[in-house]
Amino acid sequence: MSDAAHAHDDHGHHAHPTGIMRWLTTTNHKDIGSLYLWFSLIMLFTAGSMALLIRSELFEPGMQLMHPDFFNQLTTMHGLIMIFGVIMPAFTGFANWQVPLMIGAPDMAFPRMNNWSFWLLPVAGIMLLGSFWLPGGAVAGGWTMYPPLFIQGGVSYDLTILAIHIMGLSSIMGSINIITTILNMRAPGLTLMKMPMFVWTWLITAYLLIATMPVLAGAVTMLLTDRNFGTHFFNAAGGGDPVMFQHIFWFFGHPEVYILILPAFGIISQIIPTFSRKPLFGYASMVYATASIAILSFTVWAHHMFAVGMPVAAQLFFMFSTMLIAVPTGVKVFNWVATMWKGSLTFETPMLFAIAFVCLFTIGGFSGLVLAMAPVDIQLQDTYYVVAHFHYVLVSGALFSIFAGIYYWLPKWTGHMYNETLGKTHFWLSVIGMNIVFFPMHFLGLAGMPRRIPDYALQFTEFNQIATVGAFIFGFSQLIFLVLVLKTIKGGAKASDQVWEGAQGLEWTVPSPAPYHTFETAPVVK
Ligand code: CU1
Repeated sequence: MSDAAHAHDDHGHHAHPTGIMRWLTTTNHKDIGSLYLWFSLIMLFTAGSMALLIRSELFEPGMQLMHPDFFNQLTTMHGLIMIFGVIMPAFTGFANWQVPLMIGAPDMAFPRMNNWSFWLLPVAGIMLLGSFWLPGGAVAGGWTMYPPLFIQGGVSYDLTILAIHIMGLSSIMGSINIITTILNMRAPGLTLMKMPMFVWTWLITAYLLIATMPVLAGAVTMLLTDRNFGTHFFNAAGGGDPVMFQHIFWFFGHPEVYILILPAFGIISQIIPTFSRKPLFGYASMVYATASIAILSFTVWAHHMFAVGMPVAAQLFFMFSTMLIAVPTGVKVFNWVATMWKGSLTFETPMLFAIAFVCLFTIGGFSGLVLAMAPVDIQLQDTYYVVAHFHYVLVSGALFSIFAGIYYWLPKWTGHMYNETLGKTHFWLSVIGMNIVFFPMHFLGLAGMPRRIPDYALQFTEFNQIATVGAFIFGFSQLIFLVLVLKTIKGGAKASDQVWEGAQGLEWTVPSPAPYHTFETAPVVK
């Protein structure tokens, strides 16, 4: 600890509380970042266990392990928790740790609100998970909560609506904090167009969150009043329209999928230049591509609804607007490849996950283009092809970027180097396991296997068995990751301040581990 910190402690009133009180009352961005990341990891194992139960039931046709309604509860909760409990909190954890370090700010703009943003999350998580033990069990109608099914469910449906309100509140407060920090607290000389890409992607993501969370809140509030107070927003018998729910939900839901991937683009854009020992190719086009994706994401929502019966003009509009997003996304993939081109590449674990991200996320992007075609989508609606598509973008996309980011920054956060052999073992088992689970799902979907069902026709057996074997490889290899993280926090070789030979930027100029108060060492940009 520096002399300045000792001086504060001598006065008494700046001494930090210890034990559980430290974590409950902390206003420090690094502590809160760690809380978000630990919450995310616990939820990853929770929702991952649900996935393994789902894959176990699907190992053979017929019903083996569970009641069909419990199967539906598992698919719903797996989706809700992976989105709101794993991916979003992990990215927010990265933002808390990295944004102040990367822009040379002492902390987040509103440290107390930051504490509240985090501590709302476990409350919502307990409400969601606790509903398994309520009469009728957890929500079973799919994470998209479509009426009329959602209007008929038991008390856990009301609880889920409340949990979503709380998570939305947490996201909005977090976004206000991130935007204010980035716009007001950058080190002198760090103009917007000099900011690291990770900071840019989170600035844009935070605006997406503020724009869309109230839309989701409105949709679920209308469900709540339809369920309890006699309104008929989505009830056709009372003059309402169940399809209107889908419009409102996906006006939130499609920007939401970019909330789940733009920070991933940011992480990958930090890692590839470091291990290529070259600056990011096309920085400005990266910024504009990110902003274009965010704006276009508000114009494509009905590509989730081609099967509801839309006018051809609407089908064409949403088909072409969806395909248009492939342009800025292609710019990004091109820039990552061009950054690596003629670089002096090394392949440490963060780079391996980043390269796997570029290859496998692109597979998910292309299956997205296939699904964007209205006539094709009407065939593939609600089949396993859709399941394959979004798991390529969310597992080998969002989740792999989170792994890449953890390996990249953990030495800076803990002051210790992780074990590279364990890291590479985790990488290869994950990348092989992930493809064994999800690639066969393309074939299942093209052959007509519907999603969200606990039983299936005999001809789908082989690909389902392959997928289940892959799921257990992927699932159990995450235990290696857990061991690696715990070992790195406890000890290991000391990490240098720069950590990676090719690393550039403010974050690498503070000591490893990063000091409790960044303002003691925050550098000035000339
Ligand atoms: Cu979408």
